[in-house]
Amino acid sequence: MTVTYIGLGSNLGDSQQILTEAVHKLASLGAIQVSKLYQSPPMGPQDQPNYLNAAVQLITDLAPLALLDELQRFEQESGRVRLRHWGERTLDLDLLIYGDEQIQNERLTVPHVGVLERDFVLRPLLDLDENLYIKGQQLKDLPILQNPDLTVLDAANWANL
Ligand code: ROI
Repeated sequence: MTVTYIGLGSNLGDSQQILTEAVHKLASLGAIQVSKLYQSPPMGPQDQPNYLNAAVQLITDLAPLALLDELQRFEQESGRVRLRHWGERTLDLDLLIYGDEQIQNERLTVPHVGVLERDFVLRPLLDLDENLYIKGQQLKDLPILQNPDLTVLDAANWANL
C-alpha cells in the first residue's frame, strides 16, 4: 500500500461535474480523501477561463505506471480536450507524489515538476496533510502560500462521496 497524491484541474466544460466524476473514479483504485474545491486564475495564457483545482490522497496497491495508466484512462473518458500548450483542458489528473519515491522515466516524473511553484497544487495538498514534505521542503513554509491566488469554492463534501 502506498500513499499517493493526485492533482486535479479543469477549465473546460462543467468543471465541477468533471472533477466530481474523476474523484469517484479515483475511489475505485483505493481509499481516498478529498481536498476542498478551489478556483484559480490560469497559469499560462490569460485568455482562458479560471480553473477549478483540487487534490486527492489515494492509498493504493497500484505501481506508479499502472496508476498513471488509470489516470490517463480517466482523462480520456472525460472527453479530455487540450486546445494548446498551457491552454485550457477538460481534465488533468497529475500524479504528484508516490510514497517517498523519486521517479524519472519517459512517462513520469515524481514528485511532479512545478509542484513547489503552484499554489493551486500546494494549497489542496495541505488540506490533505498539513505536514507534507517534498524534496526535503516543508510545503506549508513555502513563501508562495503567503499570498495565494486561489479561492475556496466549496469546503464541504463537494464531490458527494
Ligand atoms: N492553471 C491553473 N490555475 N490551474 C491548473 O490546473 C492549470 N493547469 C495547467 C496550466 C495550463 C499550467 N495552468 C493551470 O496545466
